[in-house]
Amino acid sequence: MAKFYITTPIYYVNDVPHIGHAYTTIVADVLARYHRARGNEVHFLMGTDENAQKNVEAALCGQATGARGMATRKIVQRYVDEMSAKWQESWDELDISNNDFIRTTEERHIKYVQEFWKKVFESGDIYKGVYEGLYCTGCEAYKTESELVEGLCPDHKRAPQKLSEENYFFRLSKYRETLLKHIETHPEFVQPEARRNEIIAYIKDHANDFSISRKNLEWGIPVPGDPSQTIYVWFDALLNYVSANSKWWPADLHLVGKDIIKFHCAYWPAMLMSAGLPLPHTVFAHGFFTVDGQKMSKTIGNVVDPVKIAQKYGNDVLRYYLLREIPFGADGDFSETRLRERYNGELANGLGNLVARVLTMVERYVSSVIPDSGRGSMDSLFRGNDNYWGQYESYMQSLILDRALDTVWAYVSELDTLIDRTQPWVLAKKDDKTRLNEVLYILAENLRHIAWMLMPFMPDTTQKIFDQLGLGKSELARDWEETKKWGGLKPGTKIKRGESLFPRLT
Ligand code: ME8
Repeated sequence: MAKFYITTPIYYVNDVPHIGHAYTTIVADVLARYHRARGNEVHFLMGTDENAQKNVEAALCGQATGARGMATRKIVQRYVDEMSAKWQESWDELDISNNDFIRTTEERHIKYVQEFWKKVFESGDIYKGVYEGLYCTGCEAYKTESELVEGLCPDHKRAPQKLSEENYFFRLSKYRETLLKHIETHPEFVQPEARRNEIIAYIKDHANDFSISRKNLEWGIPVPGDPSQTIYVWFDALLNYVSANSKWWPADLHLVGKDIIKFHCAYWPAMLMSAGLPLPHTVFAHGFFTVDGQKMSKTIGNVVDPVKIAQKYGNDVLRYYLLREIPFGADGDFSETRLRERYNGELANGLGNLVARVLTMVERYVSSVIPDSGRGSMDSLFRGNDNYWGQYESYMQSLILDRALDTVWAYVSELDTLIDRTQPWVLAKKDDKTRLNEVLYILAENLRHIAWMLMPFMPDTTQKIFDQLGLGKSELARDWEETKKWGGLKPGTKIKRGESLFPRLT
């Protein structure tokens, strides 16, 4: 059994999840479900990044106590506890199938970060120096003058703090050549390709040693042997992927947004090399999306709550829309109007209508019992579905997820055409039982295959299709390669036509 260890970023808890966080998380969930279905031993890790200064700012906002020391820590701890619970509730609402959830304030993490620090220190890659720079708490990173726009961080629209303090540094520059070599010899390491070029340019021109501690902070993990210094949040957060449970390391896939590629494709592998640990197999950085064409922002007031969308339309609809609308890897746009258009056009009129059409005919013409396929089902009527499976598997494995869904919809549309061509209602009138049985069997068995292909994307819909086909829960327990074979739907099975899968929205 092959292992598949997949992670999402651990998100900051200074606010609740928005549609961007849900996107990464849902994509990871699709892949986790796909690999589980294929019989792989999947470990899907998520978590919350709690030691960042931006969480402290959020926790203390409105607390005019000027609290310091213990008092600050208590307030922040209470805040991160509450917020982490909220994040976990949101993922539960969205039915995310993660196997573990790590919080960076947990003992397992803190202990591991300190051990890791010692290892890197012993490798000679940590040294003390004075850092002078402009720190943006929004990014939790130092900024160069050239990155600022009119003195402000372009992403957070505020002036970074001028810092000059004695810090510990990590010798990133020492790993420049090795990193470039690794990326060159492992094209799968940074994906998609456009991001690989971006990271190569970054490593060549900018991968300088970076400060990995901050002085006199009230919150965060103390540097071993020097409690006046706190470990820099990225030198702490990245380690969650191992600290959660080192038995799973190395990860097969880190799924991240393009904003944090430098941390995952330069800092992280160098840190791992220094500690003598293997590197993750692939870091995939997807694009960012806007909302109705605008950058998502609290000031504009267009921040989309994924839980509200899911409650309004259903989890599967949100998943379908996000995965189909945005070419995986590229930037995209979220629009509720587009979601409704896709719902009516592709779910209600497309898939939902096909399922209803086929099952109504089975009910009406063959008394709700799956007919015997007579001559063995495959002839000039239908050239088989191997091509759909072939395309689907290849897109899924190369992470071209929107195209995998396109394949399923091409399949749906071929079946619609098949109905129009064969006109089962005419066959029923002519009493051409052989032909009628054959057509209906082909249609119903193909619905089973379509439901399987949709399973990672729309698990509730898959279950509903199986139920309506009379297959029930046992179908889901079948071996993936077996499910792909023709003939899984046995003649004699009694169907249970249920409610419409996707009632039209008006
Ligand atoms: O960076 N479109 O956490 P974070 C698509 N704690 N994805 C988006 C998005 C958008 N508009 N906005 C956010 C951190 N995301 C660190 C990570 S990991 C060791 C530490 C998603 O809460 C995307 O996955 O700022 C992005 O990388 C992530 O949220 C940033 O989440």
